[in-house]
Amino acid sequence: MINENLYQNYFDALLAGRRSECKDFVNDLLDAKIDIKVLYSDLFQRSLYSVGELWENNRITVANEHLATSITESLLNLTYPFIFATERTGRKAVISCSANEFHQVGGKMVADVFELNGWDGHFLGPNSPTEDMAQFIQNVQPDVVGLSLAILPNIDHLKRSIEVVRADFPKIDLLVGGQAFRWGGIDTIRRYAGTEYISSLNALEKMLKGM
Ligand code: B12
Repeated sequence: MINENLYQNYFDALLAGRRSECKDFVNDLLDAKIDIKVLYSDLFQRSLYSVGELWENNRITVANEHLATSITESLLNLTYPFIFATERTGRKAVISCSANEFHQVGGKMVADVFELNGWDGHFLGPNSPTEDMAQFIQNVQPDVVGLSLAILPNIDHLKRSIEVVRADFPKIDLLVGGQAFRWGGIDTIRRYAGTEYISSLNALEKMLKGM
């Protein structure tokens, strides 16, 4: 849990673009040994969802939103010393946003949770062309592929990615997640064999601990 007062102060600093102050908040939480998943969900995700609402209601500009996102992306890197400190399992995951999906922060967090659990989490970033993703999977031969979707209108691109992975790599476990599924689409995903919808970073970690 993150203290509400701390959250509000962090959020004010984020909106105002005070990057150094945001960095100090995060470093203090890391020094206090915060669970990285809590940091990601309760500070970074919560604040970016609020930024989205402010933007949707025309209370901040696209420039404000871009600034907050870029600060958050830089803060994610502060967790690296903790993420890669875990003993390696030799397992590999490839995480990708589907074609036309430009929201990459959630997918990067997912790759970090794999790393935290000792996996190699290869994150391919936003808008990955499906064929290039398939080629990468072929080269790396991961145990798991994770696909991220933030906006539901992109679901046809996601379906195509799922179909390519299922056809070319039938033995690889396929996980799908992202906030698009707040607005529907889970039933569509469940129709694909060997493909599972995972709702949160906690649910992901629970699954990894059972593998
Ligand atoms: C930043 C941002 C952008 C940036 C993204 C830049 C970047 N570097 O990523 C840019 C400017 C590109 C952008 C563009 C658009 N955006 Co935008 N964006 C956002 C914003 C403010 C933050 C996104 C974010 O990082 N969230 C934080 C992350 C951590 O949350 P998350 O993605 O949900 O991820 C978590 C989970 O879902 C899960 N998860 C995610 N992926 C996966 C995968 C697996 C396998 C698993 C297990 C779990 C998992 O784990 C994560 C951690 O818990 C959101 C607001 C919001 N609600 O998020 C709007 C938002 C998503 N955008 C929105 C919209 C409408 C758009 C545009 C269509 C706007 C436009 N007209 O151009 C375009 C679409 C571009 C595209 N084709 O993708 C809407 C979507 C509304 C809807 N009903 O679909 C939102 C919700 C804003 C709003 N309130 O209206 N956006």
